[in-house]
Amino acid sequence: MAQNNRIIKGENGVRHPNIVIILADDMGYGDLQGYGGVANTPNLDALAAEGIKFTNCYAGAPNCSPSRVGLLTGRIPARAGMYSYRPPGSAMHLPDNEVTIAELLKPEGYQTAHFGKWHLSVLPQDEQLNQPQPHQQGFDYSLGTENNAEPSHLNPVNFIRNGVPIGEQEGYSCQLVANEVELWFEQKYEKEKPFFLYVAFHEPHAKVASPENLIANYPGYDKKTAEYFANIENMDLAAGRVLEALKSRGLDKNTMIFFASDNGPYRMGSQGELRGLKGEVYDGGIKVPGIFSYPGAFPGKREIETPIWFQDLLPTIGELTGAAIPSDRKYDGINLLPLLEGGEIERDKPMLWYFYRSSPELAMRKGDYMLLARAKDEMPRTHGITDKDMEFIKTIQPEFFELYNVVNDEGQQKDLSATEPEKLEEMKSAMVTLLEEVKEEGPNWEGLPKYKEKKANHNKPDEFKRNERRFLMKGKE
Ligand SMILES: [Ca+2]
Repeated sequence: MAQNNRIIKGENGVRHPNIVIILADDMGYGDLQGYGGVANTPNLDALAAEGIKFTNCYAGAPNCSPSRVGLLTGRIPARAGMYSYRPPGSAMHLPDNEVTIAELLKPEGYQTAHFGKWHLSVLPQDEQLNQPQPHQQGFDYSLGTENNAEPSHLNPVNFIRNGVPIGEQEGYSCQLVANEVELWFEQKYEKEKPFFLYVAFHEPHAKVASPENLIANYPGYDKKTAEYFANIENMDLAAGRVLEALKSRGLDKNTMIFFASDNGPYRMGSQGELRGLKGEVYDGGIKVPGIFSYPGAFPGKREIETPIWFQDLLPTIGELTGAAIPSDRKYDGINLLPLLEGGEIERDKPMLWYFYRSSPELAMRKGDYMLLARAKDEMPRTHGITDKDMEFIKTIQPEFFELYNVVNDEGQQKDLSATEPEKLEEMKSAMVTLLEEVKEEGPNWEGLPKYKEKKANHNKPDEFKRNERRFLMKGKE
């Protein structure tokens, strides 16, 4: 439908809208005011109100690195070997043979740039590790960090511009990132070319630092909470500056924007009514705010309940721009254009999250249902990925299941695995088939640190311990 008002076409009939992806880090489903949050977020709320607000947008994973792999490659991150967040110095990274959205768009003549958190390989390059850098993954320009802004969001010392450390910067991370987007437009932008900007803010991931004048907007809250709200407000202001950089150049109509958070909240944030936090495959860890805007082509002022996930971005952008999607690999996302243009989509493959560090380790959404699965495994998980984790990743067998109808039971409280046995079998069978395919494809990393049980115990996060207790009890039933 709506074929004739579809997309502004170039002279040769090829559609080349600009693409901007803006990502928050660790912001919960319920943290934006437009999603029920407390912090002042007028810019992102207006984007959602004028554009398309998704109420069932899922991230690629419950933590940073794999979620970004899902976003940029259109594939379940374990297929590409990103099994968890990438610890500093790890052999695990986004392999060169993966095709990112930036690499997809470059042959179409796009200018490409990355701003903010990277977290897909060592940054800057380390000769010993020799891992693909942003420019080798399709980004012409890059300003950001390997992982988080250090020592905090204030005056970060670890920003790298195009492979070169630039020393201590004065200001807050999100505003520095917005400065760089403006700088890019002033110095690098070539008007005749379309562009793809990937703007990955470090906020509100720890360690949080926020301007005093914004903290003052939240009297009546304790200092830490006020600082967290102010952090989200600061990020919203920075997102507003990125949006203004487009508007002031008259580019907003012909730009497709996608905004989301890379995973659920940790400690401070709000996941709304959802169960679980960052690092878990319950919806609180993976369901995030999701906003699309493309005034020139997508009818706005809509709220959509249809489930989507990060892996849909690459196939959608491929279809939108006419860029050729590689045919030599499996994709897990689908083209969302019919939905974004006002129609419907039919999802022909389930969405699968495989995250060995959590318990349950697996979640799969198909239709209205979410299946969760645990392996019978009592090995304490390490914080970073080790050789023993790698063995587990390649041999995991789901044994205990929970089934939820997440349309009727958004908070995942009523396990239907005993009362809907046919649905359970159907979902289990689909999960096992897809999991085996993913396990087979995922690379086996060499050179990971040796597993140390003591260290592993020490580093277990609280939410993991809670899940583990539940798991161990279930194992004894
Ligand atoms: Ca994150």
